[in-house]
Formats: sequence, C-alpha cells, structure tokens
Amino acid sequence: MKALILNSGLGHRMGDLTREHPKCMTEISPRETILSRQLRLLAEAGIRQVVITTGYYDQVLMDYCKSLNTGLDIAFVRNPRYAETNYIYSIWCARDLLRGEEILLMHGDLVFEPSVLEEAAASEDSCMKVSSTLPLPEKDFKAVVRDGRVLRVGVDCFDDALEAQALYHLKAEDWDRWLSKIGELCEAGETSCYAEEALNRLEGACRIRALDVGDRLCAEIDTPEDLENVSKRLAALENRTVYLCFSADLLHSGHIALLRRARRLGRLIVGVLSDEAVAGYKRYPLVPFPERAALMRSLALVDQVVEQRTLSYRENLEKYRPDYVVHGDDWVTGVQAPIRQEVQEVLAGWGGHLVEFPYARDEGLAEMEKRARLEAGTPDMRRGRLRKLLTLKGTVTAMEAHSGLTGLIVENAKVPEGGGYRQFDAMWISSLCDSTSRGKPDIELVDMTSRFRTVDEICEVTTKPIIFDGDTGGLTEHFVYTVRSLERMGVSMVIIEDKTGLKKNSLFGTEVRQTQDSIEHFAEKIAAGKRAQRTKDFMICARIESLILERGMDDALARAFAFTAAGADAIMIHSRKKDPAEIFAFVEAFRARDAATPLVVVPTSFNAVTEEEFRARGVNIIIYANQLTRSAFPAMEQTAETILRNHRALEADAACMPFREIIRLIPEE
Ligand code: SPV
Ligand code: MG
Repeated sequence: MKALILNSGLGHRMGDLTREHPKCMTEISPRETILSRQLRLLAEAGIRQVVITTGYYDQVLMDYCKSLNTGLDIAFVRNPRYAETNYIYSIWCARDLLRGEEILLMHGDLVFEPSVLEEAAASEDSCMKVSSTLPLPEKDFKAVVRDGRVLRVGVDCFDDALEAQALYHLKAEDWDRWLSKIGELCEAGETSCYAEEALNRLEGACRIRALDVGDRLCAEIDTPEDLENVSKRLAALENRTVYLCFSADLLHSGHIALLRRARRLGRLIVGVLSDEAVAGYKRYPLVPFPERAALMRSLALVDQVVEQRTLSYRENLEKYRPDYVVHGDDWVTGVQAPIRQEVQEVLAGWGGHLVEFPYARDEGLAEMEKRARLEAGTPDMRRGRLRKLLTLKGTVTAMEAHSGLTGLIVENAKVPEGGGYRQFDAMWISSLCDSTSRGKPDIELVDMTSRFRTVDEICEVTTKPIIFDGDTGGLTEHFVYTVRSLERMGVSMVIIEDKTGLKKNSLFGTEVRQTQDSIEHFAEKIAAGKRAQRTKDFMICARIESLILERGMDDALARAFAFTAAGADAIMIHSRKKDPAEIFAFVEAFRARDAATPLVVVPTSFNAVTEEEFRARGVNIIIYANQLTRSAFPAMEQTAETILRNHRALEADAACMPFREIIRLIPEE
C-alpha cells in the first residue's frame, strides 16, 4: 500500500504561518509539524512508500523531508500549475506512480490520531473517514452516506450527510476507477474542482465504506484558529491514559501487538493480574507476580504497571480513571462477558471508552500452554503447589478422586463465576472411595502398593495437587517409606489419623470398635515421617479422631498441640455430627493459640456450612471426601436396573452421557 499526501497548495488562509514554507510544515507541537507527524504515523502503521505532491515551496519541502530521516521511500511529484489548479490536477500529475496501487490518500493539512490511521489502513474494503458525532461543518467536506456507503463527497451536500475528511483507504480497483475519472476531468480542463468531483461522477461505482471514527481526532488545519484547536487537542491526547490488563504469564506476539495499539491511544497503564486472580481464571501462574510485573515494566511501550487484584477491573479503573480500556474482542461473549459489561458501565462514569481489537489466537501460545500444563503435572511442580495455593488463597478446596477418570473430572470441572471460573484446587485420594471402587471395605485392606497405583493413574492425566488419605499411616517403620514414596510421586500432603489396630471408617463413629492411638506414639510417628521427608514442600497432616470417638474437646485440643509440636504441618479435625458446633468450637480454641498451622475439615456430615464460613472461621483446607463416588454409584445402579427391566438399553440412554462426550473428556496425549 502506498500513501499519497497532497501538499501542492498555497495554504493562504494560514496568513503569515505559510509565508516561508508550505502549510504541512506548520508546527503543531513543540516536537512535530503536520507532515513529520503524518510520516511518523505512516511508518508506524507499516507503510513504506509515500508519494507527496508538491508545488508551493517545493524545494523547502523536499529538503525538510530529507532532514526528517523517516526511513520511508518518498517520491515527490511537482504540480507545476499549483497556483491555479486544485489537487485534482496534482493527483493527475502523479498518475504514473499511482496507477494499479492500493492507496492511502490524505490531505497534507490533516492531523489525526494513530488509531484513526490504523483503522483506515487495516480496513478490508475502501473507506473514507467520517464522523457521526461531530456537527456538520458549514464550508468543509461532508459525505452523503447511505447504508454505510459514501455516495457523494463535497462542501455543499447537507442531506443525509456526515462530517468527513479527506482520509481514504482505496483498494486498487476503486482507486483506478477514480483515477481514470480524474484523468477525464483534467483532460477536459476541469482542474480547479476537488478530486471528489470525479468520485461523485462515478455515482457509487467506487464502493467506499464510511469509516466512522466518532470524535477521535482527525481534522484539517486551514486557519490559525484550526491550528490552535488541533494543537490543544494533541496536547490533551498526550495526557490521555489507556488501561490494559494482562496476566502476562505467557507473552506472545498478539499481546505485543495489543500493547502497541494501546500505546498509540495514550499513556499506557498495564494492570498485571495478581497470582490469586490468575489462579482463579485459568491455572496457577507459571511466573510469580513480581516477575510478571517486572517484565511488563521493562517494556518501552508501557508507562506504568499496577497490580490488578481481581478479575473485575472496577477497583483499578476507579483509581486511575483511564480514557480508554483496550482489550481483544474475545470477551464479547463467554465467561468474560460480565467483566466487559462492568468495564463499560464504569467507564461511562467519566466518558471513557472501551476499544476492542480483533483477538489474535497464537499457535505458539497454544503450544506454550500445552507445555505449561505438562510441566505443571511433573512431581516437583505439583508437590509444591499446595503450599503455594494455601499462601495465595488462604483457603483451598479438594475433591475426591479414585481413578484416572474421576481425576479428570476434578481437574476439569469448572463453573463460570465473577468473570472467571470456579474450580477445585486439589484432589483427595480417599481411602473410603479407593476401597469402595474396588468393592472392598475401608479397613486398610487395600494395600499401599495398590493405593499408590491409584495415585499414579491420577498423576498421569492431571496436574492439580494431591492430598493422600494415609489411613493410620501403619507401623512407623512403614510410614517413613510411605512418606518418601508419596513425595517421589509428587503428592503434596499425607493425612494420617490417630487410630491403631483394625481401622474402620470414621463415619461409623462409636458404632464399631475403634482404638485411638496414644498421643506419644502418634506424635513419634509424625516426627519420624518428618525426619524421613526429603523435600521441603511435602506436608504431613495429623488427623484427630477424638470427636468421632467421643473423647471430648479437651482431648482433641491436647492432641492437636502435641502433634504440631511433633512437627505436623497441618491438623485435620473430624466429626460425624450434622451440627458443625463442635468443629467450630475446636477451630476457635485452636486458633486462639495457633494462628498459622493450616486446619483441614471434611464436611461430609456438617455439609450445610459454606466455604466462605469455614474461611471466616480460620479453616484452610475443605475436603469433599466422597461425593463423586456417592453420586456415581446410584446412577450406575439405576442404569443397570433400567436395562434389566426393559430387556434393552434404549430406556437407559437418557441418563447416559453421549459417547462422544466421554471421548472428549479423555485427552489424547
Ligand atoms: C476418606 O475419605 O476415606 C476419609 C474421610 O478418611 S471419612 O470417610 O470421612 O473418614
Ligand atoms: Mg479414609
């Protein structure tokens, strides 16, 4: 695409300002003239070739262009009759350089903001700048627009007209038609009309779209008053602020393009999402916030970096009151749509605008995301993530998984919330569900090797941190090996309960014989486990069964403090009562003496308590211990009975997941 700038005219309405040079050399800011700004913006928009028509002070103009060192390939064409002809004739003089080209045509006295030029240049079809928000000028150009098409351009068309400026992007076909008509008029001696006269005579044969840029700057300078107005607007433009939010975890060319476009609108403030916000939106960030922010800060395009602590932009928008928010158009629909709507509402409070650019899906990014996922599942990355999430979120949730398939469900289950997704943070490898899935009772009958096999299967297809139900931990001499094996597999935490002998599931309570371990013996088991541990990330959690076995609150608390003193990284308190009172009482009493050690609960019985309430009371890990197994079992039983009853599978189909969906759930690599 070639740019054509029309600079032959006298510019006599500028008075003294054009006494020694052509109008395009008028200063519009301390650093720029109309022409130097046009050339800079053209170069930034990727234009390489420029044709400038000259006449008045042509040598001064050419010397000036050379001194600018723009790097552009500029051809000058002199209109020898510049004093008595209009620019229709200047164009005709340059015809040999213009024929068959795609052209970006502009008057030499036009000042526009970068986004206007960019939009015109990027247009898929021929277009002309118009404004539906500016008042119709008395004497200057107006365009008659119907169905988004420009039908006529002139100073005297008022009906169905919009303010217009001579900034066109013309596809080669349209331009050739117009240029031929210009030729016809010039050869017939009609050289003092506007070039648009030729366009109008084509009666719509050039299909030119009206490019409505609203009140963004795109104005010509004809008089000293125009100069004053435009200079003021440019100064205001320099002070405009633009806000853009990123996770900045994986940067790709699409992000850089967006930053570049945003910078052209004004001073650029980048909001970098906090680690917590990123974790809630897709996955735990690969790079921690301080490094992501530092990376952004090091970009020359970015003027200021701030933390955005939530997916909602509101807090930062109200603080920085930007003139623009820039985003890819990928959030118009889908989970981010409510965030977008909020941005529009907040911006409306001070007349700010949301500018959306086409979202560029980057293949390289998809590959990087895939790699990041694979890496997140490696033992070292996975093991440490539970501690990180606890630091980051304060309270995390874990859902039961007992197979590769249930692991995938916990990994992938998500519901939209607050512009992001809500999902489980971790997986719980329940002894009850692992045993049940094998049709065995939960009495430590399924040996450790088989339990590890389950963990292995889950690890193969997931990335979320794992909390392993270690039952009683077995003999201390065995437990130390269990700790090392779990660490090696990338498990983040093992929870062992203070019982001995033939362990039964806690939900039986005192209905069955269960023996609680002595404080001393269990404390020694924990200490031995901690000594055996090789990594700093792995956690051993002591589970206290005093409430289950009705030994009282004092016993529960005494054990909790003894076990933390022995090195337990966390305490799980269990209860099988529907009423959460005893759990709450324990948490309160424990927190009165220990504010830091993470507390774990398994609200199977006291299931009316919300995560928010647990969090407020100081609970850190909430384990949904068996709900997937308990919901899958009746569904399977019912399906089996339906088929038996009907002597065929048809009636069971409605309750079955379509096979295609099952296949989609399973990743291929
Ligand atoms: C399990 O899920 O195996 C547990 C929790 O240990 S509970 O069943 O509540 O005892
Ligand atoms: Mg268990």
